[in-house]
Parts: sequence; C-alpha cells; structure tokens
Amino acid sequence: MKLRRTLLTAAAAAAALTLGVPATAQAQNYKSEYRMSLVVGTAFPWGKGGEIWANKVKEKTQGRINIKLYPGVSLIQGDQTREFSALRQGVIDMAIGSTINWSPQVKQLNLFSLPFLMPDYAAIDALTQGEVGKQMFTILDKAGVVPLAWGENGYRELTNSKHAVKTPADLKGLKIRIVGSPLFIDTFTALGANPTQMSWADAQPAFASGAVDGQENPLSIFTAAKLQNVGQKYVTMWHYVADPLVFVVNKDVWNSWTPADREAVRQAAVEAGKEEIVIARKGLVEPGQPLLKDIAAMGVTITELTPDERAAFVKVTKPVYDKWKPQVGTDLVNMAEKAIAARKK
Ligand code: X2X
Repeated sequence: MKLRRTLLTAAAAAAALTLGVPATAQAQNYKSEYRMSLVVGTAFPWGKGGEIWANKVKEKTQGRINIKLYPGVSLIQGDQTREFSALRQGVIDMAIGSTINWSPQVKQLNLFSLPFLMPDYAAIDALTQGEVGKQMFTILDKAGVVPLAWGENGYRELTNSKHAVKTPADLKGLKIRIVGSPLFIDTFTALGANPTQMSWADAQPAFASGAVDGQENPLSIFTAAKLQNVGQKYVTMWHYVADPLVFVVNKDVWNSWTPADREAVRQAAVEAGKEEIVIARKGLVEPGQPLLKDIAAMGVTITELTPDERAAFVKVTKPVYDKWKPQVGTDLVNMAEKAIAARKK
C-alpha cells in the first residue's frame, strides 16, 4: 500500500513536470550563474556581443538563466587556445570564441585562416551564413559543444612599430606576434617575417617593451586596446584572414535546460550575433571608411594596397594555402571556394 502511494506520487510529479507548468521547480536544477568566456571585454565588439547575448537570455528566460561574463579568458588563466577544451570539460559553461583560438582542437576551423581565402565581407557571409557554416556547426557539435550562432572578430590587418609594409620584402625579419595555430607560423614564415606565438594577454606588454615589432588583429581590437600607444604606428590593410566568432554552450549545461529555455538561448545568440557583426564592421563598411580616418588622426600611417600589391602577398603565401587545404579538409575548402565564387557582392 505504501509502495503504491509512492508510485502514485511519483507519477503525479512526473505528470506535473511534463505539463511544464512549474518553471520554478525546474529552475531549481539550474545554476545560479552561468560562466561565459570571452577573450576581450565590453569595450570591444566581441565583448559587447557577449553582453548583448547575456541580457537577451536573461530577458527571454525571465531571469531563469543568469550569465556572468569572464573576459580575458580568465577562467583558464588567459590561455585562449585551451578555451575549447575547457568548454567541453565544463570549466566554462558558454563562450563566444574565435575560430582561431579553437582551431588547435577543431582543425576544420583553420579554414578561415587560410591566407587570402575571403576577399571581402560578402565572402565571409557566404561561408558563415551558407552551407559551410552549417557544416562547421555539425563539426562543432561532433566535437562536443552546442553551436548556436555566428559573430565576427573581423579582418585581421597587419600592424608594426618599424615601417610601412607594402611588399612581402618589407616584412623581412620583423618579429610578429601570432596566435596559437601552426598555420600562422607557416604563413608568416613564408612571408619572411619572424613569427612568435603568444597569448593576447602576453602580447600587449610585449608590444610596449618592444619585444615584438608587430601583430595582426582587427582594427576594432587595435582601437579598443589602443595599440597606437604601444608603438604600433603602421597599419597595412591587406585583409589576409578574418576570424568569425562562434556562440556555443557546453552540452551538459544545454541538456539541463528546458526545451523552451534552450530555444530562448539560441534565439538570443542569433540576434546578438547579428548585432555584434554590425558593431564589428562599424566604420569599415560605410563609404570613406571613417574608422581609418580616426586611426590616421592618431598619428598612425595606414597603407592600402593596390590589387597588384596585394597579389604579391597572395602569391608568396599560396604554397601555405595549398599545404593546409588537405589538413583543413579538401572537400570543405572546395565547398568554401565555390560558395565564395558564387557570392552576391
Ligand atoms: O589574440 C588575438 O589576437 C585575438 C584577441 O584576436 C583572438 O583571441 C583571436
């Protein structure tokens, strides 16, 4: 008799849960705070995207899901190339990560770092918003995280403290800070530079002390980090690679949420991703590129390349592209090349 009553009570509880009404009862399994990892804070478009995502999630889930931002990849002591592993292991609940930082674990993400693959913003969109983007999400899902939306860090332009760079020969011997992927070592070695790998946290003091001469990052990172104040006085607009950002959630965390809350988090990520991309491109897509004028006004020399000058950089790095194509996945790269060729400009 006692057993029967227990069973009945359990059945009633299960029924109540499936009816979905007691949101607060379910929310008891929720963490009081979810930890979002980011490389940079809200002064940067990337960090702003994190803030927008967190605010939208809070609003759409009526406060059931509270997200705290951890910029500076502080949950993993600033070691940005460990972010993906930490996400999978649950040290990090969610993140907006650069394809570059996750490419040591997910080799296909090196696609976006193939030198001179994406000539313009329409080419980036053709990849992330098309079949390649879908395929990449399947790959990320198999790699153990839940991908939700695309954002953008941006076109990574070359900067240095020594002189204007207009030809590959101008790069000769320059010590250039690069991020974690070995592909970047190959690219900068092919260009005759002296690449040195370090985290973003270590890079900034290295510019200030002159331990390295240059770096490559989107101009939104340049201005927000005030790289002109640490000697970076020369910018070359070469658009050699662009790194998209990916909004993801740890699998166990994802599965702990109700279907309705999952949908709210996904929707919030899609909206935040769109808004973040607009912020990341601000000043660069309007006629006259006002951001370039702002940077020049800070005493920085901006070098724009003619198509022929740019072609010289493409030529020198072509062997690197060819070497890495099979490592990224020949089919995937072919699919990307086709999508770019067919893009609407
Ligand atoms: O470290 C960088 O250069 C940065 C901030 O752009 C990334 O995290 C890829």
